[in-house]
Amino acid sequence: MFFELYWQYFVTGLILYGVTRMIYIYMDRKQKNQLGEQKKNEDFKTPDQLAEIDGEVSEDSENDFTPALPHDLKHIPLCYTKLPTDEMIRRSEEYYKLMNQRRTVRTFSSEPVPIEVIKNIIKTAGTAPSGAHTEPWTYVVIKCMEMKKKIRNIIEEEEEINYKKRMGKVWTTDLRPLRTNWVKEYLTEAPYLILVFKQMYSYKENSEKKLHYYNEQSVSLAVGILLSAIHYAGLVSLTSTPLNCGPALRSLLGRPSSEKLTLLLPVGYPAPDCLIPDLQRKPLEEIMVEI
Ligand code: IYR
Repeated sequence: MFFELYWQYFVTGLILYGVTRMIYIYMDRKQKNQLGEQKKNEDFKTPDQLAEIDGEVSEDSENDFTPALPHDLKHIPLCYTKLPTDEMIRRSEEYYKLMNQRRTVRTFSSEPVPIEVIKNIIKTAGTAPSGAHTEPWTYVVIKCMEMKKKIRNIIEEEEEINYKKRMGKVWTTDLRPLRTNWVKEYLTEAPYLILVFKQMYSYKENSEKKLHYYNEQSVSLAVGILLSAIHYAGLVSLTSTPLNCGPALRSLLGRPSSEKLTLLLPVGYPAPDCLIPDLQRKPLEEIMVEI
């Protein structure tokens, strides 16, 4: 009875509801499409590019990468022992004194060093923190003299051009007191050369690509730890950056295009007649700001 009397109102109400619902769905879809379009239009940028470090991370689109870590990664209790304050002060002083003796060395002895030591220092470098725990580093250790000679040839050839042309007058004048030039005996004298490659990305076991966040910073942190491990082990090193040699050395060593040469470190004992520039380090007041 009731429905028969007022059916027009029911039908009108239903029509109004239907139309409102359709308008709502239409507006919602339009908004989502606009957002999608906006996302597509923004060039895909890796975190390193966003942080304005360098633009040579990858040309792939975001969809080519898969998560670096499992979404259900387990969290476990930290293994930590708190030190008494005086012990903490004593240790920090002791470590400072030890590290303050580290010097960059350019003349090496060819005396052999056990590979075990090199393996331990690289394992130590491997403890460095890295972006999303991607561990974006490869340490290529060269012991073979033939390979050292090839590396030296590539580097000396490029460095001669660097010193004579690319580096310019200000740079070469700044370097003169350090007595460096393009002749690099250490490349064949030192028992080991460690070439540090940063990995911009890698492939997982299932061949999916994994993006390496902050690979530049991660490798720099790892090399800092590597340098302290070299020093603690009683060896010396030189943090060299062979300019313009990266691609040639990468292909010589058969490293993939996802990697870029960051540093080359000869490692060994100093030559008996080793000289170092008489340089002083900045005092704490100059390097620390306390707020
Ligand atoms: N890479 C060159 C030049 C060089 C550049 C700087 I900056 C140094 O502190 C030292 C050297 C070379 O190894 O000779």
